[in-house]
Amino acid sequence: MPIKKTRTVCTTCHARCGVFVYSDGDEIVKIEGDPDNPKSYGTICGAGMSQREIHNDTEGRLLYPMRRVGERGSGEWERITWDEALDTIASESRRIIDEYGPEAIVTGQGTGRTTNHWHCRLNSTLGLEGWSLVPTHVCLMPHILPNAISLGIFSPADGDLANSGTMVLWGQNPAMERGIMRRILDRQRDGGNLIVIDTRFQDMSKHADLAIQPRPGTDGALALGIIREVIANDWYDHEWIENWTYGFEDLRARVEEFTPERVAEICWIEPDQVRVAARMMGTQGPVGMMVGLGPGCMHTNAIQNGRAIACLQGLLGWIDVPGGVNVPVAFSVMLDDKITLWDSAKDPGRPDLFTFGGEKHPLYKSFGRSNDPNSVFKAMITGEPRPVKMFVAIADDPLLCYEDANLTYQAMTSPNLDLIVVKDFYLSPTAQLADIVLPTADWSERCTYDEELDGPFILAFDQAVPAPGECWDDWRFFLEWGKRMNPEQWPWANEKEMVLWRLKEFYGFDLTWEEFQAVPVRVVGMGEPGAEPVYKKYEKGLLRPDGQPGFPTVTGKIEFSSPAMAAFGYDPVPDYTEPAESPVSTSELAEEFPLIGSTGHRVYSFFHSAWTNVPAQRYFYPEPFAVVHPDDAARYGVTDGEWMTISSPRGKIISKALVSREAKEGCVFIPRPAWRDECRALGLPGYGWDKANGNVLVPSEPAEPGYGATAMRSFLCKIEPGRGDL
Ligand SMILES: Nc1nc2c(c(=O)[nH]1)N[C@H]1C(S)=C(S)[C@@H](COP(=O)(O)OP(=O)(O)OC[C@H]3O[C@@H](n4cnc5c(=O)[nH]c(N)nc54)[C@H](O)[C@@H]3O)O[C@H]1N2
Ligand SMILES: Nc1nc2c(c(=O)[nH]1)N[C@H]1C(S)=C(S)[C@@H](COP(=O)(O)OP(=O)(O)OC[C@H]3O[C@@H](n4cnc5c(=O)[nH]c(N)nc54)[C@H](O)[C@@H]3O)O[C@H]1N2
Ligand code: SF4
Ligand SMILES: [Mo]
Repeated sequence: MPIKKTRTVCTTCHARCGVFVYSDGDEIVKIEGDPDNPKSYGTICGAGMSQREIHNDTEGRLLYPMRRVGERGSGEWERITWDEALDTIASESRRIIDEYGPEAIVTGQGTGRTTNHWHCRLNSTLGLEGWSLVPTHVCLMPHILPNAISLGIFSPADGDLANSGTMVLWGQNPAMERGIMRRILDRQRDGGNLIVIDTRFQDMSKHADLAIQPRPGTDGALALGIIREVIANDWYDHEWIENWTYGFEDLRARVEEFTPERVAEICWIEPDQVRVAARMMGTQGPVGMMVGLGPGCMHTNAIQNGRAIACLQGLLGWIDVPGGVNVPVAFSVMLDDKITLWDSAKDPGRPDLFTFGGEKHPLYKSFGRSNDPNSVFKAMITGEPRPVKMFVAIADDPLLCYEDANLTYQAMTSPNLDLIVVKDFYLSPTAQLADIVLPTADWSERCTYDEELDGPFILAFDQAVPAPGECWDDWRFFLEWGKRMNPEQWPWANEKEMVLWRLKEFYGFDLTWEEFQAVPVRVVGMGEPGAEPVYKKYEKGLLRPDGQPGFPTVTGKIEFSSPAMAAFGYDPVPDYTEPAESPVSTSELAEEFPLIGSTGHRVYSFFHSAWTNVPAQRYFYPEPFAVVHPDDAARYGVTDGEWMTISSPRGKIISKALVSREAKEGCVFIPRPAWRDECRALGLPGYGWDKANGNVLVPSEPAEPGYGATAMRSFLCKIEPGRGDL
């Protein structure tokens, strides 16, 4: 049979590189980068190439829908048809909605794969508003929120680093996304400064002109200290402050106490590091930043830390200029009401809309548009404040995703749940507890992709190989479940029709599938060839709904003092508060648990807890490891390469010690994967949800007050040699 070559997109991680898949019949024989892809220019990585193993070697993969026959978790299943599975899911949904209301159904997804919009539409079909259950309390949104509130920018506010005088990577590691990394290193070679602020000495730190390793969760203090230096040295534009910002005097008063010495004491760094950072940012602009999960997402002070960094960006003033903060004009179509069936004019924070934990974390209800995860799990266990009867997880393994995994386990095994459905590639730990499991097609096996994420480009993508067994794409699952609930809202015959509908509805392309495939890259919108980017849109009235100059904030200016923050009970001016659990705030607890635990930094293989069973990925990181500083290792009797037990007041896990100065002294870094699954090809065991999963150690409470972010990267723990009884 001739070798078939299919152009498509790898969605194993968010970089989403363009690829060619070469196949011989049902088998993938080769995968290579697509040099014409305007974002990845032909680069791909080993995780993407391991798709060949994932597709060709289906051992352990879920291939058919299955129903539990024994006790929950007993591992006894019978094969059923998709129709049986979908009919059960639909009839149970109807029964539960009638008896308890739609809120008794919780649908969960993890990070964005390619179905955010259809997932939200399905929720609307069920009568739910918003996302239902997602980890946005700790992922990206706690970082976007301060930008939205302070700068009026509803995005991560990534800098235009390719043109910056000073590039700042603040708790983000773009070494995982090759295209961006190349631009950063090119810019540095052309004279740009690179500042890396990361508790761990990470992949990009070694390239940095200035690397700062603050104590976890103290980035807010560092930002306030830099602000103080910038103001004290008059490294800011007075006219900018006068014309476009609000609350400058309050900010000036607030930062007065954050001297380099005080900041150094809080952050466990050197005073001069604050001074040098401020000088670079204040005098060698434009300043472009990329802020990641490090500073402002996984701490109980996340929102105020993010506010301090956003205000620093506002003070420096490089907003919507080349080399500064990018200001996108429009949201992507991903969550357009036409797809989600939301009414965006309605405030999700309104009192008559019930969400779990909405009163506890009102900012999350308003901005996160979903239930507070911990309140959902507690409701599953207790039935309070109202019952949860059905849980459907699509591309989410809650036991590996959420803080306090023991609490999640109690929820997933609660007898109050009448039906648990999990759609995954493998029998994940959560799937093992389900009543129905549904098999899933991966990217080479499906013809769908959320193309707008690549705006201004629409890329051709197609199914390369047939999905094994009865693996279905998630789009098809949403379509078929939706059709059974409300066919008018799901009028398409199949996924291809859904793709073509979106191309027509949002971009005006009325195409057949073949016509769509014929053009590899279509450029749309602002990216029109030759179109100049529009800068300083705030001067031109292009940012506010009323068409007036300014920013889309309450005051129309960049807000150092924020009325919106005040309305949610916060100090309107950014302030630094200690992480809820730390050697400073809980010094008694620190006597028993002296180290700061930080979970989840990304490594080159794996995506969250997936793929530890895939030899081409597991090969690089065969065993669970955590990084500790040599002095801590010596202090607590831990040896490089040997097992250690890490415990916190919540529980304990095991890891091999990686003794390295990469770790800041006093901190333990437990990477994300958790080594969940066995890798038979390499003869390596799996560690399930409870043996090497950092989330066993993370507290669910106290959380960030308004938003509910939890302390995944700042909690107390201790290390001891050996595996103990694990
Ligand atoms: N302690 C700690 N916890 C964290 C983090 C951390 O840094 N530290 N990071 C957090 C962040 S930022 C996020 S976004 C979440 C992510 O959390 P999740 O996205 O829930 O990730 P996983 O826990 O790996 O569960 C995802 C499951 O979906 C399956 N899967 C993958 N792709 C698909 C697909 O296309 N379709 C279907 N049906 N299944 C698929 C995988 O096999 C896996 O079992 O984790 C959060 N949890
Ligand atoms: N390979 C791979 N890539 C992924 C993912 C994956 O699971 N695997 N997940 C994807 C997802 S959903 C997300 S949200 C992104 C996240 O993307 P990033 O935010 O870039 O990734 P992380 O490695 O989680 O965190 C960034 C850095 O924060 C540092 N850090 C931890 N605590 C602190 C702190 O208190 N202050 C500071 N300044 N730094 C700190 C860590 O050492 C780490 O190097 O990655 C995406 N890309
Ligand atoms: S897994 Fe690798 S090839 Fe795939 S999108 Fe991510 S970086 Fe690109
Ligand atoms: Mo994430």
